[in-house]
Amino acid sequence: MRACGDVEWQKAVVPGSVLTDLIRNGILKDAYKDFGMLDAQKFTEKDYEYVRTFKLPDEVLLEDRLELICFGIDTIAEITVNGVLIAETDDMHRTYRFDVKNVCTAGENSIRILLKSPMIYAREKAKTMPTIGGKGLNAEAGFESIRKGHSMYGWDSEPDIPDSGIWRDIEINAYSDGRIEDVYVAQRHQDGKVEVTAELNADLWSDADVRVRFELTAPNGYVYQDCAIIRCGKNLLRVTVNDPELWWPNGYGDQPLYRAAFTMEKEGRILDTKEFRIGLREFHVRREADQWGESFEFVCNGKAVFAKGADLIPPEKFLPMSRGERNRTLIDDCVKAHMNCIRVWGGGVFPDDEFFDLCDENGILIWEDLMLACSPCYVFDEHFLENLRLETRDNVIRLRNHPSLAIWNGDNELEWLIGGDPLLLPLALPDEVMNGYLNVIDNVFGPVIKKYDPERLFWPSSPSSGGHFFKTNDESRGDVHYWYVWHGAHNPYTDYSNHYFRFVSEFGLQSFPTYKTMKEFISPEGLSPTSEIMDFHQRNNGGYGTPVILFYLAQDLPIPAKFEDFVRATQIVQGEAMVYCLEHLRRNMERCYGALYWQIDDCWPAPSWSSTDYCGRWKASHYMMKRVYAPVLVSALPKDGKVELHVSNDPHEMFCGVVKWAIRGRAGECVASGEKTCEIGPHSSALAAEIALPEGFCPNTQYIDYCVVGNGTENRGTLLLVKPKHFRFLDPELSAEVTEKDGIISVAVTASSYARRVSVDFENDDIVFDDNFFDLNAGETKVITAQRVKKDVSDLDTLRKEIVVKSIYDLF
Ligand code: BMA
Repeated sequence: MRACGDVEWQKAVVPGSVLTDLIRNGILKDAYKDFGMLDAQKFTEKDYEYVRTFKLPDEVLLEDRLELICFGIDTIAEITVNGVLIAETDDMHRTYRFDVKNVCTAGENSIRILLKSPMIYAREKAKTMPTIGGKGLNAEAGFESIRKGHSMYGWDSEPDIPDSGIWRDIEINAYSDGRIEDVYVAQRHQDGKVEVTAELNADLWSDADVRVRFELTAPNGYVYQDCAIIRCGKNLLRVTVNDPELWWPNGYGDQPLYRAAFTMEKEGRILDTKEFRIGLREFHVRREADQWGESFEFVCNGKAVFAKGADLIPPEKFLPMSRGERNRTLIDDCVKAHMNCIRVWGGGVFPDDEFFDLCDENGILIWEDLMLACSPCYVFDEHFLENLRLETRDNVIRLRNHPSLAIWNGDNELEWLIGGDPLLLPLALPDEVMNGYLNVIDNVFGPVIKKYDPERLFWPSSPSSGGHFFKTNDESRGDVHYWYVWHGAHNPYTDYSNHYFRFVSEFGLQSFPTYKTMKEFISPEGLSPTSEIMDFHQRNNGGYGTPVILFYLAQDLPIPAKFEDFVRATQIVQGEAMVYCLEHLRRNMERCYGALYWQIDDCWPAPSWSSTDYCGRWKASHYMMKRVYAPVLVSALPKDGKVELHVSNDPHEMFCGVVKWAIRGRAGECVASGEKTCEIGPHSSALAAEIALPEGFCPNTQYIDYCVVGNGTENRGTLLLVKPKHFRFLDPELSAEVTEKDGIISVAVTASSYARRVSVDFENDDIVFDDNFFDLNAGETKVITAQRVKKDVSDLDTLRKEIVVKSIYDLF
């Protein structure tokens, strides 16, 4: 590859991207370091060409058809084979197939792909179509005019570095007599059996009989089979699984996967094959009128699911870098925090197959947006609509057989924004914008999904109450984005408990990334909350994000002078806010059915709403999510001078256990205590105990320590009845002992007095523990165990030297 006009060629990796090639070749350096984004942007202002030769054996040319298949070209490209222009493309989300039979020869051939600068393209478009963004998006004007992940052009948590490339596989395939175009698998669950029907779409041009063999291999190795002579177009193949192993979302059961294999043959010669995995499960979204409005509840195999999870942005700015380890860690982070659902946000890209495979294996349901977000400025002309239609078709066909795929959603926030919520856009839009938008939903997205994935819910937008601007973002029905905490009115986070969302698909609060992550990417002079470099990394309206972080921080905690402590404090407040909302929603699970916080990941090192930072380090909030998303949660709710303990039981089994509490002084004295057995019905939440506060209770020095134990689990917390900034903590003299047994590292932490949000970290090493940012009573020792350790972790002696144990006390 090379920039057009350059003399020298450089090595390239395909699939990949221009910027990842430039990074690998040492030409683009430090794109995320300090102001490095500005240098990186310059590389996006050029055109690039990718060339290679390839050999085709004689027999390939004898086949009936020869096709070049591009699974992802990003974005404005010209494809030339042997000097002949084959195609021009302009949609990175599409799969393209081109007939190359007449341009290829036996022996050596050449291909050249010219990629035009996405930056120049958008800037040109923006001259005639200025962007009107909502909420200070900080995206390059013109991003809506190109079918490319919007946030590649920057967003309120992403840098503006629009990469380009041959980002997915590219191949040449030869076919004779026929090929399998695609397969759709439908399931009928009845009387304990599952009838699996494969609808195979064949392209056939042979006179002789062509058959297809369908084999469905169960996890135990048993093979179910069907075979048929097929015709051009749709063909049905069917097997009945008598003793099905059902697929469940994480926390509700296992994820057995069946392998579906299709072999197309003519007279014993294999013409084409296809293979993928499915999960046997019934899934739908229950929407029924009820006393509060209308339900919006995921139901899997007849059982209600409380959706616990987060929204996902593309986990890497340069997309190919998210493959492999990054994706695996991300899904593992979800599982470790007891999540069962991820919303793939419409400002990014449709994820790779690998991502969906991981979700299938781990029981992570996917709410999949189609790729439109946050702008009223699209020009929905015929060509644009055709791209939308075809990219949707391609991705629906690619992803529809994954058991993890829960629902399709039209877009991010268009219905809300175009419908006229002043939070997003304080101006009235002309009728044609509304009509253009409705046309996309009703006549493009809706019909495509109905045709290619008829049984999955197509939800028009997020947030929505069902579409056509009917009560958009209304908490009585559908899904809600709740941004009056953080954006808009900047309500205190306690405002969350005034709302009973049926399903909240976005809410969030920012924090800083982990200090170690910032040290890797920000020069020492930038390591302060509002340095010029830090404000540059704060993409939420070029700096308004950090004043808002401070605004929320000041409400809860002291503002630490030391930057490292400040960072930790912002993470703790973020976690407290998310926990506050999620405890409330889980307590009200008869009415609220899902909560996805914004956002789980970062694509570069920057302050943002994420719970894990760009380097994959867990912020405080991710550990706190793990506690609040646990299958059985105990939460304490101050009410009418008392404190209620509620137990929220997610599994579909009765929970029998004990809630225990103690009212303690900070130095350890127990003022009062109690315990009560509780039985909480399957998948429900109930008041388990009420604690009366003793006379003379002093909220500045006393607190409530509570837990629930039972069914093999324990969940616990402590409750302050004043803001932590006003609690008079004593020095807990935290001490820690690092040990190793059978290769597993543990840390025992002891406090001499009450310590809140105790964190264990190492100066250089990274270990994900099974718990962190926990609370300790006076005299208590807690042992935490490593859950993820890098191969090159230091030896015990070094770990002992570099351990850092802190709590809220250290923020003062
Ligand atoms: C949401 C998203 C994003 C945005 C986030 C934070 O509504 O849909 O567009 O990044 O808010 O502002």
